[in-house]
Amino acid sequence: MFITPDFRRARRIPFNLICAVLICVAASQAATADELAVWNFNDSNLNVDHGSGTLTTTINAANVSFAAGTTNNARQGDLAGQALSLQGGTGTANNGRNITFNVSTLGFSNIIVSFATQGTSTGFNSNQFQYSLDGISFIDFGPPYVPATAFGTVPIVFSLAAIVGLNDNPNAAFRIVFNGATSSTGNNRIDNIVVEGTSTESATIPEPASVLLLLSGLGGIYKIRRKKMAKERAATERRPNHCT
Ligand SMILES: [Ca+2]
Ligand SMILES: [Ca+2]
Repeated sequence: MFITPDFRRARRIPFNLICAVLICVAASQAATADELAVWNFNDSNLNVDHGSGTLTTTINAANVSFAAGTTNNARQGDLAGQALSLQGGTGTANNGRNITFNVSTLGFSNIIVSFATQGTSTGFNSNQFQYSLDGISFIDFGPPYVPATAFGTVPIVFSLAAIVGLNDNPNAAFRIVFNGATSSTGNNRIDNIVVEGTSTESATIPEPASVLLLLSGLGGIYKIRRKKMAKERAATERRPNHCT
């Protein structure tokens, strides 16, 4: 007695699997292509929360803490949670100190850095944003910024598209130098630091229309193969069965 394999079932799984993989790949690329690193501080540490990067600070450890955050500039559905809070410190020793975040921009251009911030009246009120092409030497970018007294809804944004040396650079780094604190407890909060860019490989990412075209092509191949298998199966069934 012959055992007849279920060709329809056997062939449907690979085709569906191919479709699912293609759709997932396209969707994941579209969703994550732009954000290289995000710090939301909701876990009350300096470790990056989405993407890749490292954040360090020269502020005295005793003056680095975490306090209520904001959804201003939040990404990927992040809650307000906590924010990084930096104090002036004893003798306002932290004036002139910084936070530095190193983020590789390999494969990306048009780099943009943004974050939400607020400051108390005696906190740092003259903060200089800088960038680095080698992670060692830092260059001022724009004039110092003054934090608002509340996070509000509009982030501070530094568009670095004109700094071509930051494109596709594994040593790219960014820094905020804090100044102007006039008391030990005066502070700034920072939340939702985002480093983002445009993928230089976006031309190779299939557009939705291309994915549909590819899927319809695969569908055509699948139908042709099914017809061929059906003919072969019919021919097999017409042949005399010599088995006993
Ligand atoms: Ca937060
Ligand atoms: Ca974290």
